Amino acid sequence: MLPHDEPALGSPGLYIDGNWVHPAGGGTRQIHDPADGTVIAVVGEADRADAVRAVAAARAAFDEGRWAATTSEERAALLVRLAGLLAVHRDELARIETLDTGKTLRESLLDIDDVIAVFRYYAHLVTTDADRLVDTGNPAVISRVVHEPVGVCALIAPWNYPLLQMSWKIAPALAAGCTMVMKPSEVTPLSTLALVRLLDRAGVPPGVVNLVQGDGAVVGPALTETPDVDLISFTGGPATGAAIARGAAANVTRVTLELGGKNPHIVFADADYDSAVDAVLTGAFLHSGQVCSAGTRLIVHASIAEAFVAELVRRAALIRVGPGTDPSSQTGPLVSPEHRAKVEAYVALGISEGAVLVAGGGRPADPRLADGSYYLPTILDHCRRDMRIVQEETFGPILTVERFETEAEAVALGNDTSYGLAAGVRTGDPARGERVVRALRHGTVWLNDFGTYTPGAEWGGFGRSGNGRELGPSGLAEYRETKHIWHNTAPAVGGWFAE
Ligand code: TXE
Repeated sequence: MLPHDEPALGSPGLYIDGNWVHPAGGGTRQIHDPADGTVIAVVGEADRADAVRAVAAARAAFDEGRWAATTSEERAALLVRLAGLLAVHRDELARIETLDTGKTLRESLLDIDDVIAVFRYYAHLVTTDADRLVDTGNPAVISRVVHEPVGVCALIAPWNYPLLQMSWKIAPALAAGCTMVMKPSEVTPLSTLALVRLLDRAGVPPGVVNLVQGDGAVVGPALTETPDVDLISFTGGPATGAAIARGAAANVTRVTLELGGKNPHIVFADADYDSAVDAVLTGAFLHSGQVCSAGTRLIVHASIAEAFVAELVRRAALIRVGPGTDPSSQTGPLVSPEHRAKVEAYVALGISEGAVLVAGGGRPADPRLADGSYYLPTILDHCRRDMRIVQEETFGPILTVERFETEAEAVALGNDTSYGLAAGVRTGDPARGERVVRALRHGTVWLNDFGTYTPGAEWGGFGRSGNGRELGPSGLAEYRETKHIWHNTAPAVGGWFAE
């Protein structure tokens, strides 16, 4: 049974050493539906001592080899079993994700399908990934490079893609043979709690996977500032990421960070018009802009800008904002009233900086949406690169518009960001497309597409978008140590210190 269906609508919130346990301090947290503010669950809220216990369980499980000593085939089999269980519970999980985050059911179902795909991908990769033999020039020496699990991992995920982001971490961590403590966002823990139930059912040994639900500021340091954790993988805001990296430095703990982006979407005059309009809208307003790779910064050729923006304005007004559970909704609410307040402040800031509000800029008028954290798709035209609204991640449905004249100017604007997670380029000229995608300093660049990804290709950022990569072979490498084994099959006296 998944947490959502429990009669008490509750979960202890902690899974440690194979058992569901209540927080030592008895803390609880109410989880709200952002569509109407109602309480959908009450879950246990850990404190620091609980997090310390979870790390100790993961440490013991790793040191005793409960998972690290298994073969990659055994680990892959567990991932495949889990993928099967996720597929069986796909609809339930999607519903939980929608109630918790506000995103539409259609999006949640896509998320769950991607989660299933990522577990299957790493199950396959880990069994096909062989050791490497190195030719030393000495036939008596067998030189082998092998991979071993990095150890205990702290996996910290955000609220915009709760299950997806956690799966990008847990799938390669399990495949590699690591043990772990997961900390979902305290705002959206329900799908990760459900995932743990399925992992338990799939037969993960006690202590390999542990979960701590709690406030990041309270439980976070116990996970990130301890020598008992070997790797931290964090997806979230830049300030938190930087604080985690500082704390981890004392123990020289490995840190992988994905800290969001301020992603340019460059549209040349020769781009296919209809698909460009469509992609700019989707890139900016899907999940109400609460996407780290959202294309929130339109950079459009001056010759088409007036007509292009006018069409975006027309189309933005048609976007149906509503509860994620309503099949007619095209995008849902923001995750919380607090987050909406931040988005509202950004729109006011943009206008005060000289941007021209041409679409949205407020809450929907529909009284049925009054209790939810809704905000209309918003377009700010005539923006300049030096504005904060252009440089800072708003994580809301806000599209800024800048104009350019030359290719070089478009590239300069696209690279004028402290972030570097993702970018889009739209042009009908393949040579120009290749030049521009290579010139952009971003971890993912889409040419005549936007927002798509695949488990086999790396995901991560340049610049302040973070370091390290998720997905692809690099996503597995993050969770491994590399060991070189030099085996001399014909030992002989070297004679360096000969008498
Ligand atoms: O993130 P936090 P917030 C951006 C987005 C958003 C901003 C702030 O711009 O508006 O960040 O969001 C845990 N030690 N992104 O405040 O706090 C926390 O409990 C360890 C981009 O929600 O970074 C949660 O599990 N962990 C992003 C996770 O960090 C700590 C997605 C993320 O929360 C901690 C989300 C601590 N000291 C927001 N403090 C993306 N990259 O996609 C908090 N946490």
